[in-house]
Amino acid sequence: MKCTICNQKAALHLEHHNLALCSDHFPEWMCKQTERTIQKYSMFRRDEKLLLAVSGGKDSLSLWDILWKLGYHADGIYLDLGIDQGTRYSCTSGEMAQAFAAQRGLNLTVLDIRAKYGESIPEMGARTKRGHQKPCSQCGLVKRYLLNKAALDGGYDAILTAHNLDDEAAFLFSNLTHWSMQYLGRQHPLLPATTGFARKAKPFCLLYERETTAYAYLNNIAYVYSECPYATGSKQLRNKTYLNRLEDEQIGFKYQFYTGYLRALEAGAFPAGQETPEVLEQYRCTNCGQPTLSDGLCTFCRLVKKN
Ligand code: Q46
Ligand code: ZN
Ligand code: ZN
Repeated sequence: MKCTICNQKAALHLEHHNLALCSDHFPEWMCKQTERTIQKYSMFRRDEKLLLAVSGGKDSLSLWDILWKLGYHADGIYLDLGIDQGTRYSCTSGEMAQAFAAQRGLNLTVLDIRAKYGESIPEMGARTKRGHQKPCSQCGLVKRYLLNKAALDGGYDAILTAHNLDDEAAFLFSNLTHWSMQYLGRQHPLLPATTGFARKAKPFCLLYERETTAYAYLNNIAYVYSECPYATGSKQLRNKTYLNRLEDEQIGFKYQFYTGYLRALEAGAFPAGQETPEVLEQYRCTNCGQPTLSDGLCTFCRLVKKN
């Protein structure tokens, strides 16, 4: 197959766009698509200060590379979750993220959760779940809280995450199968800043995972290949498998599924959820001052204070 633009050997066939691109034109196309998504949803500007959540994986490092090439000012933050027993997962991910930043002269903050709060994510999970279940709900809570805190404390205009189309389609599938109206009202690529919460944006939300993987490969980006060991057998991975089958049978399925939802969301099909500014003005955490939905400590402070 030949590149649609230059007739050289194609590196990737993007069937849903009816496009084949070579190893020069595919990375260019990725930069253009990312810029288009940033503009389409008015995510952020070049004169703004951005904070990117960096995991050391292909998506976050590819996004950081593209933002850097496009002239956006994004610092990185790596949260060391302490998931290392038997796997060195966090250790390796952190090394990849630091090597990437050093090669390009980019700023990366490393936040070691065990050093700062006395326990790793698996230790928090074992304490709260009596050691029998995965620590993913604690992990999600800690990541959301600390990214938001880092953005607010550092005076950043927005937090960026590198969720891709496969991630978003799998979240959407889960939210729809459970009719989680609270999440269905908020799964937009851009969440504006609100009381105590920084703006959040997902510039890769319309790009397939195979595209972000190909970008990392063609740009010689060294990233951590392995998934977090707790991801094995997760609902998110199962949903991705189901959606891959649908995509195999119907090219562009995930794109249609997610963009169709976005059109419905923008047309007001799903209510905004309960975390409105009015609700969040009511209570502040008595420890950290973060807006919370009830009196007393916020969920993060309750978790790390070991109650
Ligand atoms: S939530 Fe669970 Fe992930 Fe945290 S513990 Fe690993 S699999 S990293 S996205
Ligand atoms: Zn070409
Ligand atoms: Zn708190």
